[in-house]
Amino acid sequence: MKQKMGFILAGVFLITLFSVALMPGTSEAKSITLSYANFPPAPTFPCVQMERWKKEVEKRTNGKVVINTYPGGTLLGAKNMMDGVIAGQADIGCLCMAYQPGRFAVTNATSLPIGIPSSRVGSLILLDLYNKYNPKAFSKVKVLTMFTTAPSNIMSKIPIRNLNDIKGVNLRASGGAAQILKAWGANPVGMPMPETPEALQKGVVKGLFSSLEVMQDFKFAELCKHVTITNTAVYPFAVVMNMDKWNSLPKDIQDVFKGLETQQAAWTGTYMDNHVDESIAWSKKRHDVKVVQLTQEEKDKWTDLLETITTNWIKDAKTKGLPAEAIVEDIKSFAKMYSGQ
Ligand code: DTR
Repeated sequence: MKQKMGFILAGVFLITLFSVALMPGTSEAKSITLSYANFPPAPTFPCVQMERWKKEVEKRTNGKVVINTYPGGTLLGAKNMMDGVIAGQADIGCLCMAYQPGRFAVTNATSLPIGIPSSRVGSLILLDLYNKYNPKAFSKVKVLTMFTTAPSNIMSKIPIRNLNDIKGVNLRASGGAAQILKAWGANPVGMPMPETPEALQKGVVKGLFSSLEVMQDFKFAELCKHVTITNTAVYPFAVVMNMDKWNSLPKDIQDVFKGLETQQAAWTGTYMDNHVDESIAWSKKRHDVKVVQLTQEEKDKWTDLLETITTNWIKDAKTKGLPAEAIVEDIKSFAKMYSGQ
């Protein structure tokens, strides 16, 4: 009799436990799942920062938010990222603004050749610039963070030591960086980064102009045995969220995301700067890549050719009604501040 009573009580206990677990309002039922789309392959820096953000969000929300990541363009690609997030095809997306130069005029000003020294400094400048000017281009999304690459350098199959060597050479670049290549006499070929390995293999381009971590992450060092150091043009990125999804989040979750805005930018910048150094060392050691430092005389010539790019940008941006001079001045003064000058 006693034993029978025990079974009944245990049964009642278990039934109660199951129904509580299935009840709406319990922590299980309340967890929020968000999709996060990214365009390049998983080992590259935009995806490394995505995984770090996911981990941090899941930790800071005690698992209340679960992020499903989609690297490699599996959910949205390089050029439909912004519109895909606006339409809700992904809740969150990471985009390279240089792939749509006209669309992101204010934030793309960080690609001008005005001496941003590193990814960390570039990332903090970009975020400040965005927050100060609140560009219309982002009015339909919630910006979660922004960051830039490290400065761009030339990776090529042939050595490029002077302006003669670069003349007419097909090199891949996008946005502001493409204008810089043009000023040096190269023939810039625009395409998003994930299309570059094939273009290099097929010989459509003889090299590219980007931050150097790609020598390792895309194994470009196998094909491009030469690097010319120019340290110009960073590429700006944004991580954006569908506005309705953002508005549907509870305040405590929104606060976690907001708390990560600047921290994520700084983390990504530091990661990228360190990874560029690793990539150069790896490329030299594993693939015998040769690094060309321009002579001072040569470098001065290259710098002179870039002078009109910023003044032309100012003229053009003014016609679009942008406070162009102020934007350029801000980038310069934020750069000084974040470089500790
Ligand atoms: N430099 C830009 C952006 C970029 C730099 N590294 C990566 C890696 C994966 C995707 C994009 C980028 C570019 O050349 O596209």
